[in-house]
Amino acid sequence: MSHHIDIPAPTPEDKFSFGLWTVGWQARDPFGDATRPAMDTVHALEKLAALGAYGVNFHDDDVIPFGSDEATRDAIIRRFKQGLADTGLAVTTATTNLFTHPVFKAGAFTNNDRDIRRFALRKVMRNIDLAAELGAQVYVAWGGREGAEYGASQDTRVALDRMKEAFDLLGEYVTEQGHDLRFAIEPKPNEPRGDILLPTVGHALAFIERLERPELVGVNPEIGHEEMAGLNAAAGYAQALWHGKLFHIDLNGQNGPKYDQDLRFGAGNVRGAFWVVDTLLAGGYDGPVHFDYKPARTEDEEGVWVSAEACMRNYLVLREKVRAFRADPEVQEALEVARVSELAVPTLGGGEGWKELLEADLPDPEALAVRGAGFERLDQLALEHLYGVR
Ligand SMILES: [Mn+2]
Repeated sequence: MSHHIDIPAPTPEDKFSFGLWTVGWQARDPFGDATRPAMDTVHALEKLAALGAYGVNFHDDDVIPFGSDEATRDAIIRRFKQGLADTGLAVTTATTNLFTHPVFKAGAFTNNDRDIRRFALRKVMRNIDLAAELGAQVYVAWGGREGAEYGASQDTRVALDRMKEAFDLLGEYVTEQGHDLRFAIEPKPNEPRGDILLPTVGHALAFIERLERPELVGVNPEIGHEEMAGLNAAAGYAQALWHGKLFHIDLNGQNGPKYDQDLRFGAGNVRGAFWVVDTLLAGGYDGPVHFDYKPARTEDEEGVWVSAEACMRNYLVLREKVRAFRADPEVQEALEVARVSELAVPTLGGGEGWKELLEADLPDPEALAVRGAGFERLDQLALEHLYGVR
C-alpha cells in the first residue's frame, strides 16, 4: 500500500524561524574564503517572510557591526524595525556574539582575563535591552569559546563558578529591568574550542539547577550538537521537556560525530529527525520551530533560499509522517504488543511499599524472560512510514 501525502505550504502558524546568520552566512570556513556576498538584513527579512516564515533571530553583531558608534547603531535599529513592521516577522529570540572578535579568543564569561569577562557581560546586557524592545521572549546563550584545549590552562571548576556568576547576574538584570525574557543555554561538545563547557543537554540541565534563578534558564538543544557527541537528539529533547526546560529548539542536520555540519533540517540523520519531530509533537512543544543551519558553501543566493524552504518543507513532511505513523491502527496494535503504555503504570501499586513488594507473589522470571518485546515490528512500521511505502 502506498499513497501520496499532500504537504502544505509553510504558514506563520507553523512558527518557523531562522537566524539571520543562517541565510546570511557568507560560507567562510577554516580552509576557504567567503563564497557569497554579505546579505542585507532587510532583504533577508523580505525573502524569509515571502517563503512563509514566522520569525527571525540574530546575534547583536549580525545586525549591528561590532564597534558601531551610537548614531550608526540607532540608524541600523530603526531600519531593522521598519523591516520587521513591513514584513510582519516576529523576533523570537536574540543572542550575543561572544566568539568572533579576537577579544573572545580564550572565552567570554569564563575567560581567565577578568577585564574581558566584564566586557562580555556588558555586551550581553546591552543586547538584552534591544532583544526585549523587539519582543524576543528567549535569550539564547551559546558559549562557543568557553572551553579549553589544555589541561592546565583553565580550572574547569572555577570556570563553572564564573559561568554561574554570569547567569546569576544576567538573571538579576532581566528581573530588575522588568524584561519578560528567559535564557536558553545551547550546549555543544566542541568546535571552535577543543572542549566546550556545558557540552551536552545533560550537563546544562544539571548546571541550571545550581543557579540563583533556575526558573529563568532552560536549554536550546541543537540536533547537530547532540549528534556530534554521539547522542540521540530526540532523547535529549525528551529529557529537556521532562524537566520543563525546553525553552527553544535549533533544528538542523548532521551525519554522526564529525565537524559541525549544520545541514538543512531533514538532511543528515533522517531517522533521527523523524524521532525529534515525534518527540516535539508528543511533548507539546509550542515555541518557535527554529532552524540553525548553514546553506552549503557551494551554493549561490538561489541555493540559500532553496535550502531555507527545504528546512520548513522537511519539517512539514516529517510532521505528516509522524502523524500518519501515530494514527496507523497497525502501529497502535504494535505499541500494545510492545507494552509501551504499560510503562506509564507505576511499578508499585496503590498503598504498596517496599515491604509489600518483598512479600508479593511475583511471576517466575524464567517465564517472563521468554516473552518477546515486539520492538522490531514496531520500528519497521516507523521505517516504512518514513520510506513512504505505508
Ligand atoms: Mn551547529
